[in-house]
Amino acid sequence: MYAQMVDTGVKKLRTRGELSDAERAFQDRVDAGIKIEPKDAMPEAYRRTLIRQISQHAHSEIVGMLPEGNWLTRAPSLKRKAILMAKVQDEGGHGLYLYAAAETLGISRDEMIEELHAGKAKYSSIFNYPTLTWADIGTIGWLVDGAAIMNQIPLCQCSYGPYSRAMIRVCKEESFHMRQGFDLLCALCKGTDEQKAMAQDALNRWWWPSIMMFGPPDDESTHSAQSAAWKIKLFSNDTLRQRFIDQTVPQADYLGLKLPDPDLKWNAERGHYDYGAIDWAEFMNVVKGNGPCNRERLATRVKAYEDGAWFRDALVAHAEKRRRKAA
Ligand code: BYC
Repeated sequence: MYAQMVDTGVKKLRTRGELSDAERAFQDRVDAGIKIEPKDAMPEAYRRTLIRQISQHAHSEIVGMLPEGNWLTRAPSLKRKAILMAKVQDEGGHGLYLYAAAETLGISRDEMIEELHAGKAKYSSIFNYPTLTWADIGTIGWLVDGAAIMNQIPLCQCSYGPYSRAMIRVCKEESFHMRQGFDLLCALCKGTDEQKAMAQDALNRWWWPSIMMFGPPDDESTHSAQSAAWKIKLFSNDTLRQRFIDQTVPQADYLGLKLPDPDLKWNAERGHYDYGAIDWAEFMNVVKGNGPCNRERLATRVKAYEDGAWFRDALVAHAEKRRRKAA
């Protein structure tokens, strides 16, 4: 229902008998836990699925620099500023590893960026919300990076070698990101009533968008079945969402903050927290480009790219000069 633009050619999961010999041999390698490497034979739909997911992931890292970058000049101390600067730079690095991983599948970084700027490629819904106060920076680290880790640790084991290896370093850095966010919120929650209220307000605004990050419910997820068969996805959207909620409730308790969901309660029978209905209409609206900051985010990225044209031209001219000299 939400799928758009990138046709990965997968309409339904085929049975083993419906696969060609080459597809069956490929599936056997995946099932045996053998990593797929760039020069290996792979079904075209596997390649396109990975390009779609890895490029969306890369774009998310790059667009994800914007909401936090908004607070770099207003961090309340030198220490907090240095931490935030390191985090935002890490996100840029993650974007670059991921573009490089996607390039091993035969698409160029320029093509991926063109698709983003044309509004054809997606990036995570979460980055279309504004960062209104300093508490938002802590909340993003705690919740958004926390959700990212929950989703990305399994990706370190996914079937495509370059993606799985890129994710190992990304996850180590995400772990620092989450801890710095929680530390920032600990400081606010131990501070004045006004600071604690600021933390609660940020949590109220970021909670629901954070749990939407895991994607649509399993029964509405377009790609899950095939991606699970190919071990691109090792856990479903709802499984990871539930794990994230279970992990986060005690952390909110520790901070003395209240998660903005009146239906949130421990279900001893399930061994999980039950949670209230997610507003999927809001998610779809944001994914379609109508969130609070979609237009601003894209315009900022396009302008940054255009402003950097002189630098890219200079690099090409320099490389050409060196080539001529060497010849
Ligand atoms: N936002 O079939 P489904 C980070 C789309 S964290 C927008 O379940 P799939 C960071 C989906 O693309 C964020 N769109 O898809 C953290 C598909 O549409 P298309 C980035 C979404 O791929 C802190 C349609 O809905 N993380 O980077 O099997 C600071 C149907 O969904 C969203 C990653 O990208 C969403 N939230 O599963 C800075 C992790 N959710 O493509 C940065 C890697 C779903 O058919 N990605 N859609 O048009 C994944 O693990 C998977 O792609 C997802 C979705 C679990 C996100």
